[in-house]
Amino acid sequence: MKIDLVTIFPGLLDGPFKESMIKRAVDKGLVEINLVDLRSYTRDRHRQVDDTPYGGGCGMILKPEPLFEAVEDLKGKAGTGNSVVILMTPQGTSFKQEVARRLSGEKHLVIICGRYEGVDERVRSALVDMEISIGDYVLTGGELAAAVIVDSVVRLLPGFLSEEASENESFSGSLLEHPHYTRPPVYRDMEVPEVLLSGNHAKIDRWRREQSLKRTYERRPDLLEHADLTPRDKVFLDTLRNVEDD
Ligand code: JA5
Repeated sequence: MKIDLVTIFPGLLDGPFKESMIKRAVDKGLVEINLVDLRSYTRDRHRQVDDTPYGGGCGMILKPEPLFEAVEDLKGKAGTGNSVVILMTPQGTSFKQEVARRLSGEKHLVIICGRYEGVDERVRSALVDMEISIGDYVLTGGELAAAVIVDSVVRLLPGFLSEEASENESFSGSLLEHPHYTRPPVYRDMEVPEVLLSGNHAKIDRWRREQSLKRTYERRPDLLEHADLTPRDKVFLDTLRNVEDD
């Protein structure tokens, strides 16, 4: 996969992909990540990327020409013939794991990071395939949101996760994680649950599953609607509901 990030502040995205797991994926050749300075696609003497809004009003708008030229050039260089052009914007469809999964199957992503008051509408209507928001809050621009997209997509690329981690993820699906513990067995009078020290792996798996179900029920009951639940899970959830009724 190739990911091009188009921004007027490439420095904002310089760090995130040079550490840890994403760096490993880049080094392994699973993904190529390019920071593209939008200003390098300007042709005027002042290298202007923005301009004032028609009709008046405050703030600046990203001009269409540099964005069209950048995206067209990047599509040509990738040469896949089916690039997906994404605009980071609070007006986009909300980013979910399902969207990450879909994007992880693409060959080439171009992610445009918005700035100022936004982008010229012709970029939206004629250049962009998909508008994505990572949540309902305001940012100064799309760069940090784009880093979130890249992180979640790259970890899904074939060869990134160990087989065990992939299996775990597909089984736990949309449930919240169970509690985790490591040494020491007692810290400031706080004990690790005995079952985890028992060595009984069937019992440990069941305990973890029930802890996941309990957490999800308490904190994110909405997630249970789409969870893949066994008959035994459903019985356990019913006992949780009955305890609450008492
Ligand atoms: C702000 C000028 O999904 C959260 C997002 C907030 C935000 C994004 S994406 N882009 C911008 C922006 O501000 O371009």
